[in-house]
Amino acid sequence: MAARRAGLVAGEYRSGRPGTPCAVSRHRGEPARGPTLLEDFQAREKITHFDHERIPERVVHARGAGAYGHFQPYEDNGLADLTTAQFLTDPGRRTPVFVRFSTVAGSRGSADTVRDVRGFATKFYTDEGNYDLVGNNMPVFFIQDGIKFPDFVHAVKPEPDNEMPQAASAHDTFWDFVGLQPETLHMVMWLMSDRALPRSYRMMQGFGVHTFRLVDAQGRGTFVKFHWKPLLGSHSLVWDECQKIAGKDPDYNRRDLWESIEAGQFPEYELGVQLVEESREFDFDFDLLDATKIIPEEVVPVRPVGRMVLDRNPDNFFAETEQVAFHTANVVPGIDFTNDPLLQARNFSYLDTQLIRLGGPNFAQLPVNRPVAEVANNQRDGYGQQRVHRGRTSYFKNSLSGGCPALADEGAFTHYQEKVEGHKIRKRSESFKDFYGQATLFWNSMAPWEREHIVAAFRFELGKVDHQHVRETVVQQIEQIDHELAVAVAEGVGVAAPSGGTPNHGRSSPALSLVNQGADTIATRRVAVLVADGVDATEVSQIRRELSERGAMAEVLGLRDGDVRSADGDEVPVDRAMNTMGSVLYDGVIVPGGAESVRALSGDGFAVHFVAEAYKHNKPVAASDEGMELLQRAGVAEARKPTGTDGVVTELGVVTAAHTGGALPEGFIAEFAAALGKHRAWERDTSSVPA
Ligand code: HDD
Repeated sequence: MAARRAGLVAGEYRSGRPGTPCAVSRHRGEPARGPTLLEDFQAREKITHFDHERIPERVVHARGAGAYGHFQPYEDNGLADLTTAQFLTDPGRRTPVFVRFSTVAGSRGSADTVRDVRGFATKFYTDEGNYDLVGNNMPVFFIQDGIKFPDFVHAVKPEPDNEMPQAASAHDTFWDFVGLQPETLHMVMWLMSDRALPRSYRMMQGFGVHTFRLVDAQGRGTFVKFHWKPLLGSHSLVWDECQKIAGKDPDYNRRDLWESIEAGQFPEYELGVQLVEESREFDFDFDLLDATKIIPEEVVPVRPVGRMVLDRNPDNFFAETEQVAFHTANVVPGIDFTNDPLLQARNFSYLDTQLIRLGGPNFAQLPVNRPVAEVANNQRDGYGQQRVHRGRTSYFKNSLSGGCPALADEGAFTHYQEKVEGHKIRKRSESFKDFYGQATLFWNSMAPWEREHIVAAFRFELGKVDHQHVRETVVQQIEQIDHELAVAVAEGVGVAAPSGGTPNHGRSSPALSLVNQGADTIATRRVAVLVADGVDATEVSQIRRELSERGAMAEVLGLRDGDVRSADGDEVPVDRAMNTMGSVLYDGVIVPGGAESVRALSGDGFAVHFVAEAYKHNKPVAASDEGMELLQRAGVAEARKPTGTDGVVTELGVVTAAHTGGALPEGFIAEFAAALGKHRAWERDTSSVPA
């Protein structure tokens, strides 16, 4: 018995399979206490390996989530004449991809729903080697020149004395940097907008940001900007919601990506390009090589090129998502760089950072980084070398191996041919000097609710800044973008209303507004159905069925886990207990009828708050019959009973139904789905609803 307690009996050590005894037999009857010896190599190796399990997190974009999939060009996408990159032009070719989405500023363990830019990095494993499109969910960047990148990152990261705040730009050093570097302002407008709060990685755009170059068989170039467009449309959360999700489910975006792929609801994105002939390089009122500028889509339309589907989750987070190494200089024939000074710096930085992060020069041999194309170079040895190179030659030129492998200038990579000249000064040209014009363009393109959110974001962020002079400097900078915006921000942060800015040029670009980036679908949307004992079971099954027919997902939430008993005495299964979730984790809420059920819910603070909060966040809210009482209790101003015994009323995303038994009236779910399809009822004024 004593030996058993001491863990010395065969079968006490269990293998990975639950319940399977390990085949190792142990000595019976020996003393229970033994020494810990250095010679116990198993213990040493185990502890040593554990001691070395961590690698440095990425210096930026430390937190991310990845997925595998494939990319396939559309028929006749028109690029065949412009580039030799066949993965972009051959409709018969399916190129495997790995995509990593990320936040920028936070550490690996930070929350997903912080206000931040999102990384959108794609590795195409093409037949001609890996092509990495290392982009973001915003089409511009904070700075024009790579030498400022360490300063920018130091400013936005937690402050160096006390390492606060985590994963937030709402602090003095970030806004001090912004105030003194007006080239940041266009990107700051994107950061203050709802684009910085994506509902899902599956519902945000991606951009290559820089102007790159396509190169044809004759070596002729065409400028190109890359765009990813999600087929589910682009949608965002609201800031109050984000802050709450950061506590309720810090893995919100990561979980959403994982679960949708596991459920077979594969995220899809369309790749598009904006093309500019080289001869038109100087036709714009900005510099094409300035990464703080967009080419408005109304000036150069986005041409669809192909489709990417993400259909497989990684098997192991560390091996794949953590060890994936992107590098802007991973290009394939047919795609090339430009003299964008930010891009040139990136082409140095990404390789450099992997050397420290992944511990040496052989990281490209890690499974997730390995090209499918054959690798032929003379690189040898180094830490973690995986390949056994054969033969006597590891140099070029050689006569002993028939000259192989041949390197650059022998066909593997040739620079795009152009004459480059300049003075040895670290300066950008006058063409990079308009810091405000496109920030104004962005502001002008926003819908009224988007503007309100931007003003609120500036007020929140600057409201966290301790130094009054920093607040004042930033407000002065905003004044150069738009006077009304600057006054609204100034009012909120205790700064005198500014004057003397450049007048607003009045131009706008509709594609910049989220209003114009939706999609006519409710696929994969999550709807909470609130129930308690006495609920109308027919309604619950109808809601489930009709939402699922439209591709959305109903989750039944009870006050406790387990089943509830319906008014007719049936058992209605509960998917989750309400206290483990929150309205912020759903896209909409429905309260079915059933007097007893609604009475119980109306008497429960959590259930009342659930509805009130969804309403506050402009989400579709619906109720049938008695369910309306819960809406009224939650302060849903638009909750009105339909006149007559049967019918449906919809007002500002609040859908209510009355019926005389049996099925829910026709139109109830259809109108709720229509409201869900608009994502939020932005026109609903919820400013007086408690948060
Ligand atoms: Fe960067 C990572 C996107 C400018 C230096 N960057 C990184 C990732 C993304 C971007 C998506 C994460 C890749 C992954 O998932 O592993 N970065 C951008 C975009 C930029 C940009 C769209 C501007 C257009 N970056 C930029 C500059 C520099 C860097 C100017 C340096 C001069 N970026 C890095 C880095 C990182 C990185 C330090 C950190 C981890 C890594 O590379 O692999 O090298």
